[in-house]
Amino acid sequence: MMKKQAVNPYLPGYEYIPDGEPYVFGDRVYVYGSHDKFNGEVFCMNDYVCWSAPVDELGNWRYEGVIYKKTQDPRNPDGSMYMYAPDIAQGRDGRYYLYYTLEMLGVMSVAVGDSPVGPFSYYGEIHYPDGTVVGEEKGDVYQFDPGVLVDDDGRVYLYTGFGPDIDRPEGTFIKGRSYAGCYCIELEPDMITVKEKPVCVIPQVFHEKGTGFENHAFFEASSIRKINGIYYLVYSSFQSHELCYAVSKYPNRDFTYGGTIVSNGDIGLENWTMEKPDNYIGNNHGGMVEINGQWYIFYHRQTNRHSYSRQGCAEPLSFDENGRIPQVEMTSCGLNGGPLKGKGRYSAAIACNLMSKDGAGHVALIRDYSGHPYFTQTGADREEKDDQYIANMQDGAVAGFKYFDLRDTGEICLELSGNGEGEMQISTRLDGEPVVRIPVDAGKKHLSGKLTIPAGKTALFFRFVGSGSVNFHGFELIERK
Ligand code: FUB
Repeated sequence: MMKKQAVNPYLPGYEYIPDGEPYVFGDRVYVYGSHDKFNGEVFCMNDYVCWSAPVDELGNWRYEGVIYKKTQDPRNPDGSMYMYAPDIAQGRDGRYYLYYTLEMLGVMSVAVGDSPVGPFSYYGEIHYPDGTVVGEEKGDVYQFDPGVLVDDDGRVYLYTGFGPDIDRPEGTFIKGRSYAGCYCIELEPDMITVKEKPVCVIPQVFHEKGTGFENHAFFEASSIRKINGIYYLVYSSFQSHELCYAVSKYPNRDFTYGGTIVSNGDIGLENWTMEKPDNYIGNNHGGMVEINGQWYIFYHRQTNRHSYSRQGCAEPLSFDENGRIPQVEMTSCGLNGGPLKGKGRYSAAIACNLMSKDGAGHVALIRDYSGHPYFTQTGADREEKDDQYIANMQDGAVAGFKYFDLRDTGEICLELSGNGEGEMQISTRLDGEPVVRIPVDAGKKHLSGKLTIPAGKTALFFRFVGSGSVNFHGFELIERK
């Protein structure tokens, strides 16, 4: 049987799972994230679901169903609060512990199950030995975005915290809580009782001076892995679009800044900046995983013109001889182990770059979206049509895909709709000369042109030039005869 290719986003186009934490249990990789709604009004409106894939076929994801409902938390019987980013860890007892907060409540809940996909049932809240819930008392660390590690020696560490940025001065969320950065709390083997008091391990923006974390101070999204005896703490910096990492030989002290692993606008690579990213940026959250000897970073992108329909993507990463991780670029083929085949139908929704003639921007800061392209779908949330596409490509808008193996490709056929008239210029570099120009007439659905690029790994950029706007649904690469 031919293996399915892996693309980004790695789940079907109708699925919106941000904050993805990947883990290998047995011979499958499982992803635990929060669950946005298509066209959601706020973050995380849906219940937690889980998806998994065989470790040797990362394009073949299986839906594991709903694993935990927001109404299962006794503080939330009416489901009026949504569950934010979770993390999972297998305890010494072999059971699986799922950590989460209800929105910005500031206390950490735990659910437990007997398998990686549950069913999970409510277990309790992180508390001190006397039973007091952490986060309810003055001075407590504000509980948010868990990252959990059961160390080789069985000790359990919870990484948690929130570092409000410059617009929201320290302490304004719930007054009297601690927001100094990312904290490490050692837990008892019961996975829920505090053993050692919280210690701040990565500073937030007000405490960054002289620490080495300048410009990349902690904001949210703690995610911990131990790699070759070193603790790698991944987090989202106050810039929010990027996942950075810090390293230490110890779980609870001496973390130093490592670098940026991935940005959902490729900021830090080439000439991309916050003002001029190569995709529509917004918050970011994810984690690292080793699958069959290759490490990956999971992260998320924004769709549909806001931050409430985010989707999981993943890229391979590498470590240099000093254990440092160079920043990876966003691609359309992250988990595929190489470029996508130069034949077959591809959804336009796997574009890793998207921008208008005037560039892209931060989804929350763009006041007028009328001139911008965006990822969207028809139908309502979770109708499972998988017809996600790029809407509203106006004159000069570009969608970029990295990478294909085009050695044997002879033709490309576009699937478009809309009232755009002009041409689609296809090039292998963002500002490169077109290798083919395909005339576009309003209303036409399928348009093709010759595409002969004798290259093994090639990016494809589609620029619409003309009047009106086109919706870009997909394209087919056809083998040379
Ligand atoms: O998904 C809800 C919140 O957005 C997460 O808890 C944060 O990390 C950010 O991704």
